[in-house]
Amino acid sequence: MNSFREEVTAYLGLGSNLADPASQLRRARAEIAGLTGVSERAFSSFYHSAPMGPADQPDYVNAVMAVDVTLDAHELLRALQAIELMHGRDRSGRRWGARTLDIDILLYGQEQLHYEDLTVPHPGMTEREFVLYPLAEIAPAGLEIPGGGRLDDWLARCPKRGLEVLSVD
Ligand code: A4P
Ligand code: MG
Repeated sequence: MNSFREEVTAYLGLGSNLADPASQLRRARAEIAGLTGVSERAFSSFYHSAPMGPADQPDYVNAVMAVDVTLDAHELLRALQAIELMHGRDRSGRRWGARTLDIDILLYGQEQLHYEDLTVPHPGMTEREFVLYPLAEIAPAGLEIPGGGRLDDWLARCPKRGLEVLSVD
C-alpha cells in the first residue's frame, strides 16, 4: 500500500437476506471500519427491501456506508471480499440469489473503472431503490454519479417498491 496516497471517499452498498441480516450488517460495518487504510465517514439507516431478482427468497436488509480510504480500488475490493467470506458467503448460488453478506463498491471518488473484476460506478446502482435511498441519506447534496448524472435525478425517478427504514437497536 502506498502510504502517501490521497484519501478517497468511497460509498459501499451492503446487503443481506440470510442468517439475521441486520446483525450481518452491524458486524460488517465494524469490520470495514477496522480495515487498515479505511475509516468510516457515515452510515445510513438500515432499510428493509423486497428482493430484486428471484422472488422466492427472503427480503433483504440494505444499507450504504461512506468510507475514506487510502487503499486503491482493487485493494478495497479484495478486503471487502475477505469480509464477505468471513460471513460465510457462498458464491455458488444462482445470480441474484440469497446471500449472507454482499458488499458492493458503489462509488470510488469520482472515478470510472472498467476492469474485468471491477466496474465503478456499480452497474445498475442508479435503478436500485435499496441503493439510491440510503445513499442519498448520507451523500452530500448534489452528488454526481461519475459518467451518470445527478443522484437526486435518479432518486426522483426511482419507485420505492416497499422500501422502508428498519428500526433496529
Ligand atoms: N464486481 C465488479 N464490480 C464490482 C463492484 N463495483 N463492487 C465483481 C463489488 N464487486 C464488483 O460479485 C460478482 C463479481 O462482481 C465479483 O467477483 C467482483 O469482482 P458477487 O458479489 O460475487 O456476486 P453477486 O453479488 O451475486 O452478483 P452481482 O451481479 O454483483 O449482484 P448484485 O448486483 O450485487 O445484486 N435485492 C435486494 N433487495 N437487495 C440486495 O442487496 N442484491 C442482489 C445482488 C440481488 N438482489 C437484491 C440485492
Ligand atoms: Mg455483489
